[in-house]
Amino acid sequence: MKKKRIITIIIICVLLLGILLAIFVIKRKRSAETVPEYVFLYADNQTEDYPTTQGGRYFADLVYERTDGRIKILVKYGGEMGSEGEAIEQVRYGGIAFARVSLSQLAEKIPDMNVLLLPYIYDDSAHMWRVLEGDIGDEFLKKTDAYDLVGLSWYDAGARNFYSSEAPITCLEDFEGKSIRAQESAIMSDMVSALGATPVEVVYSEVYSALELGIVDGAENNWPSYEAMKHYKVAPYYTIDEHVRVPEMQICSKAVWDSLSEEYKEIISECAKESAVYERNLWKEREESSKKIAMENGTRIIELTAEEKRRFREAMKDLYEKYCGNQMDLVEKIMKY
Ligand code: GTR
Repeated sequence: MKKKRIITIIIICVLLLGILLAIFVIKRKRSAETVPEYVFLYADNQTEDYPTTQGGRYFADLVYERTDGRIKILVKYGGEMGSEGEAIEQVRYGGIAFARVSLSQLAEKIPDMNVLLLPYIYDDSAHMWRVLEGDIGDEFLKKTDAYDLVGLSWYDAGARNFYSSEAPITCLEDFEGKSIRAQESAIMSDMVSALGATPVEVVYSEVYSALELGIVDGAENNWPSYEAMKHYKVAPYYTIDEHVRVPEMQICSKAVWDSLSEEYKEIISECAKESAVYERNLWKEREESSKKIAMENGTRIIELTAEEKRRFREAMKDLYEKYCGNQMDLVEKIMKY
């Protein structure tokens, strides 16, 4: 009887030991699995809830999932990693692995890109997307190679419009004597000059205070940026002229890219493209909601007459030759695309 009890106790002890050992092994395996092989930084200068930042997060989550946690991407937003120009430089040298940037900023480094942001080159959003999703768009993603970058995907940034603080812009003459904020970009500054105003290049994060302090009389951007950065509070006149569509790109550092396996490169490319579809859907909703928020807060919309739009276009036409004189065949092709 006593012997039987001892055997039972031994069996229970062995079983308990076995269970403890199994738990230990599983735990070790799990913690080994979740230690990423790579931790990368991703820069965006927009707010946390902005479509591009959300697109970046979606991209990071997809990559994490599909590499079983071996690649972790930390999305830094709100310009935490510096201005877009600075972010591009850091991506170039591999300090930051990824970024989402405005094409106007990339065009400062790779001037061929200017062709995709010429004023009025696209009839509408659908036209721009035909170009970006076709052979031309693919070719321009590859052009980033010239600056030691890898272009991954295109993000939407809608159409840009002018807005002003004291008086509305209703016609070309209203630009006279005004200082207008421009992105840190030669072509964007020249657009403002061509319309008759004085361009003042201001980094994105400082535009609100430049408007508030009267350093500039106006600026230009899409509805979501105008709303997300609260510019409507200091510049309530929003003129629908759609002078330019500046697409945005997700980029990767070439130094980082070259260090990755083929498997990882493929996953990253796929996830970037999927995140772009996600961003474009968010973009459509945000354009609407931003417009609504701005209007509820007192923004007055100014619609230009067809004749006035024609005059805006005419005023800016010399920029085609100045920035893309060597690419006029491509300009024609894009316009007919
Ligand atoms: C926004 C864009 C930002 C930044 C900004 C600007 O539309 O998403 O990345 O380029 O414009 O005007 O500086």
